[in-house]
Amino acid sequence: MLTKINHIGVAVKSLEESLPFYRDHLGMSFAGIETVDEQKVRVAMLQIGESKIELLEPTSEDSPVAKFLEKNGSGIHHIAYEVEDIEAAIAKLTAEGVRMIDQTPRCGAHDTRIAFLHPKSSAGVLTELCQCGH
Ligand code: CMX
Repeated sequence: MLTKINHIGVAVKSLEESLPFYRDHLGMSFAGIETVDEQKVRVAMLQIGESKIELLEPTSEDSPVAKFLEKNGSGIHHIAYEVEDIEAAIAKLTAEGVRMIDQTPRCGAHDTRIAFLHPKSSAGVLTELCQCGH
């Protein structure tokens, strides 16, 4: 069902303050900044091999990332696994009793469709399914 780790999401207070470490000190390839209105975040994508690091900055006080930052400060927010068929993956996990946050895919950054699993179902790690392209 899963093909690879697509990205790891890191919650940050400011993209502009956090980006230089990843782009300049670690030398990751910076693929630009995008606003994902549906998720209330600004996202900076950094490529590392086949995977990415996604820096997430909240765009409003009721963003899930704002709540996370308030509680935990900056840090790893989620792991996203790539799937070939997101509807099939959601159906399989739901049938197996996994607690899904999203029963239908939503729009993610960089032309992806995404769905989150609740961290209570995944050993405390917020987990995202991600299908590239539409
Ligand atoms: N990782 C692990 N646990 C998390 C978490 C995270 N990122 N966010 C919340 N939790 C835990 C909390 O610690 C809390 O645990 P306890 O009950 O043990 O204290 C529990 O989940 C409930 O947390 P909460 O602060 O009360 O937050 P909510 O229930 O309102 O929301 C969640 C939590 C995961 C359902 C919500 O953040 C959500 O729907 N997330 C999915 C969407 C999202 O995160 N979008 C931003 C990224 C978008 C992108 O990548 O494009």
